[in-house]
Amino acid sequence: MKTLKFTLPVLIVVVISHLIISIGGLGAGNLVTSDNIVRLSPVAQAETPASSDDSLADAVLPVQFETLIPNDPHLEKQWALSQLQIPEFWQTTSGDSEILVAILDTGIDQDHEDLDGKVVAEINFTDSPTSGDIYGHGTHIAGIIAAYSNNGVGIAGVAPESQLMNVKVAGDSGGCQASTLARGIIWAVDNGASVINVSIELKEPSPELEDAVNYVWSKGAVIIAAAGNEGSESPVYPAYYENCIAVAATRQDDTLAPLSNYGDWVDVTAPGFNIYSALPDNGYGYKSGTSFASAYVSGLAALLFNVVTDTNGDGKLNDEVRAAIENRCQQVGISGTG
Ligand SMILES: [Ca+2]
Ligand SMILES: [Ca+2]
Ligand SMILES: [Ca+2]
Repeated sequence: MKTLKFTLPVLIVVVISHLIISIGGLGAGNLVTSDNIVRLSPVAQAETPASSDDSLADAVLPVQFETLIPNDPHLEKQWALSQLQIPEFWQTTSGDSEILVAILDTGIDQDHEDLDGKVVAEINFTDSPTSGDIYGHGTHIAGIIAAYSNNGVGIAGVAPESQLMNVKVAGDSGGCQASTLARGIIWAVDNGASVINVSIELKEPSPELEDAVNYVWSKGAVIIAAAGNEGSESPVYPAYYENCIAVAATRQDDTLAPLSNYGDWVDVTAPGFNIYSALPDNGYGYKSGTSFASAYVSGLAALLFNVVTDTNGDGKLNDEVRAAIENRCQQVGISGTG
């Protein structure tokens, strides 16, 4: 399997020099001063991939950037941000309000202090009386992806300038049906989502769900899903489907989290163990699972939509976004699993 590491793809390096730097969640008119800039330790060279794909070595950017450290008080608990070297990315883009990220989940606490105003569209496909997050899962996902950055409150999202769609497809006990999820996915892409995060695993395949995944791809959006938390090779859906990016979970030492599923059908790994993010009622806390690894990749995808160009001229960016995600991966050894 491959794990996400921040080794800027060459295509991004080229783009950087043409972009105006936009940093953090600051409002218009804020300038980055030297007081805000902290120099991080040098970007580590990625190890030689275990695979024979030497082209990955070309993607390594051994250049040290000056990096803004946001003032969010819980930032130091967000080890995954530095693991993925997202702060370096923020020098290029911190997202864009035009990029909508749909969160297909248990709802979102839209009034949370670090998310208030983030959700620009919502729909409730469940029998719950609220699109809020009673179960306490979707809010955590929302925080990882898009919590306000550098606002002196809470945490920093991966793509703090992006905006969210709250697509509640899982009920207040966390359950979700394939047909409901499929309807939610189609609604999200029809209403402008560029990135669709599905931190939901279904054990049985569903043609309706696969059709929805293929529809997302045909419309130029990306769909990213959790690889599941059984610690096995058994596929889960929609992650297993070809047009869905399946994400397994790693720990801070880059090893696979014991709970994470794995296997050839998994596309990438990302941090998903002891992940600190928002919880309902202005709360914060740690959670572990491939759900949260998926959220990190979705945040990264939201950033990448602002960076990539339509190099193959098909009028869509999702193929370039997916390639950028997968090309910045390196092989990771999974001890005990081959
Ligand atoms: Ca914040
Ligand atoms: Ca897949
Ligand atoms: Ca394209």
